[in-house]
Amino acid sequence: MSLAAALKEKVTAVVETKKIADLQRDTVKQEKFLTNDLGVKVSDTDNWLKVTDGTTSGPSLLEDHIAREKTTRFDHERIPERVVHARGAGAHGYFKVHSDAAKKYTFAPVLTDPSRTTSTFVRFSTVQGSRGSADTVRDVRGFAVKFYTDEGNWDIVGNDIPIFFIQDAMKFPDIVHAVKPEPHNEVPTGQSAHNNFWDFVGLQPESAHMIMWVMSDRGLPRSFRMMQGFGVNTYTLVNAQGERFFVKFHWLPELGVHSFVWDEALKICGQDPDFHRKDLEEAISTGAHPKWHFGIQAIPEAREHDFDFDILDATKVWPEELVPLEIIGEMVLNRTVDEYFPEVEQVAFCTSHIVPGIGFSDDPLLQGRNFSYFDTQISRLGVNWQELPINRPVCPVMNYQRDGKARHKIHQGTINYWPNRAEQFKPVPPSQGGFAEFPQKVAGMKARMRGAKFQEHFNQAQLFFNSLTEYEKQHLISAISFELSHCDDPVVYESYTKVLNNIDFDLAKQVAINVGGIVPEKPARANHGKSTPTLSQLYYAPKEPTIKSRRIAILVADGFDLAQVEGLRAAIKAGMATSWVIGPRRGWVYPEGAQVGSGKGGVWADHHYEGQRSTLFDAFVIPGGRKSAEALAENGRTIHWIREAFGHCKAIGAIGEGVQFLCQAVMLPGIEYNTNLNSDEVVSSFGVVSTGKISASTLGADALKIGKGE
Ligand code: HDD
Repeated sequence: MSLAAALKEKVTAVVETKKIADLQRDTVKQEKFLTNDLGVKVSDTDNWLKVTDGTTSGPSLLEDHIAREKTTRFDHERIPERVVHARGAGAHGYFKVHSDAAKKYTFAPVLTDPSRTTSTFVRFSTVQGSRGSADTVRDVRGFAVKFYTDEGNWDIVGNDIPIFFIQDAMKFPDIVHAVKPEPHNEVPTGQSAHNNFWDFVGLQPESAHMIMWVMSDRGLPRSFRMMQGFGVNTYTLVNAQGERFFVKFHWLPELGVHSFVWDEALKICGQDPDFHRKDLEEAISTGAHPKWHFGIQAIPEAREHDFDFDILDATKVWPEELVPLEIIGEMVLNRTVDEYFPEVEQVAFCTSHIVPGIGFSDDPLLQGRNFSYFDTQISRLGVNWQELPINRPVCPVMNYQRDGKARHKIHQGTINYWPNRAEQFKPVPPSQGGFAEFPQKVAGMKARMRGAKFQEHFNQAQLFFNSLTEYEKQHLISAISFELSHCDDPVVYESYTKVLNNIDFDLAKQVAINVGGIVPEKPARANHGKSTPTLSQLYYAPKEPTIKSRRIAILVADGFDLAQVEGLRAAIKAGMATSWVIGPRRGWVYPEGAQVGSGKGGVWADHHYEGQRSTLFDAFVIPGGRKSAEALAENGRTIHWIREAFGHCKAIGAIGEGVQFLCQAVMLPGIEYNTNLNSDEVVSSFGVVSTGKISASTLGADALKIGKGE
């Protein structure tokens, strides 16, 4: 089914969750006629009321209330974009826990009741770029989840990276000003490759660990569906016995963690700036529903100080050897949005949204966030933003908060205060579900300070770098070199080399050589040599190779082998991937034996060779058919498709005469080909290759899977 057809079908799709049912209240049932905003039927929406002598048009009249309404509404369509994370995409889904295993940590039913299905809405985003910027830039990705629980809304406002740039919320305006476009010329868009950002992080070494992550392949996710998600901050859980635990929340993608290589990401920014947004829509609409496992790391209160880092410092991970990750549930996204603005643009997340059984910690970044999000929503959406359809809870809301701009609710009765003689909406004791703070003992002096362990910034940056595979390290060195090459102030790129020399001597040396910095003579600090497997993204390759949801292009010209193409498409569909026929024109392409232009009877090519680029697909197959293979070999653009895909280490398959074209295109005579594969085997081998996709530069010849003409 085409994407357009799948989206149409969704209009009548089954309502699955409480939140979707709730949204139906505001979903417009389409009528056949046009009205103004107040329901008066409109006879002409094209011509402003004018003075006319019947043949010429005179001045337009202010009295035209229909034209004025249309124009005024248009003039006010925009709201302030998010100050960060302006560019995003969203989808609906549901969350379930597998058992009541988390009861030892919390009494929150959303985390402990396996009979429940909780509606969720997720918004993914980039951080730096404005609303119209490209999806595939190097950046952190936002991963914000709203749970519409029966006890109220709970938000995990996280990222695809487990740590953050700064330790204290008071530094947030500075880091954001530094990374955003520079004030004098509003450059650059969607990039951190500029003087101000690297100046700031050079002077703020607490960001060193985060820089390692963003400059690694994690900064270039292949898809929102192939990223981990992290709550980042330290939260707390409280169980029925009143015991408290510090926790970190994790999302692990079912499809594994995969990234672009830099060259692909750069090109897609221009070729298809909406790549991630479309990828999410395509996967959900074609039934490959994105899924994440949900896990928690928990530390009992009594062990808070047992670690050589502060567990409330958001620039540190909790290594899984020290604090194991327990998988307790899963989330599936199964519905695209109906309309972007009221859902994705108006959704408002707040770290302060928690439900009984879940609590905050003294993490100084979280404490500040708990103030900032509510505040920013007032500026974006007005004080009654909680009432917007996408934000309102699925359980009753009853209180004495009133009025304000754009209030929707109408309360009956004479009372809007508490206490009142009628005892309307009474506070609920904790034993009956009322929220109560954990009775934490606090003592101390007021001071602007950070804890002693917050002063150490390089141990975990080193741990991360040491844990990468060789090719991941090379990608990271190239990424920092790219960024610092875009900084033209020597003070900036020279000082950052000094920071890197605290992490790894070779890393610092190589970057300094690449960007014209001062090459260090000795390490600023010894490398502790420790590593841990869970930090490399290779660790998250799917256990079973899969091609699910991958985009596979079949390159043909007239004269292709029809049976092979049909076999390939069936095999691709069976693997829940999508196949795309790329031909000499969009329209019918004719197989061996058929007359070109004879009408139906071949296959419908989805795109012309110039209509797409290899970067937009995960794998490629060239079927047999002598004439088709010869025509492909004579076309510069099709040769480029294959060479570029090969350069990006993508899976490439060929059958029959297609093999000849492939060998010719990549011009690598030394490669040993497996010529005994049929259509099914070629396609299933893609799964193996795609799991290694992140190993890009080392895949080499393995990416070529070539089959015989069956
Ligand atoms: Fe933030 C948006 C994630 C620190 C202040 N942040 C925002 C979004 C995500 C994050 C995913 C987009 C939500 C959406 O899709 O609407 N932010 C993080 C993470 C952080 C973090 C993982 C570190 C642990 N943020 C942070 C701090 C502050 C903010 C320290 C302020 C003190 N963040 C905001 C904000 C935004 C925001 C200005 C902009 C738009 C919005 O909130 O709704 O309030």
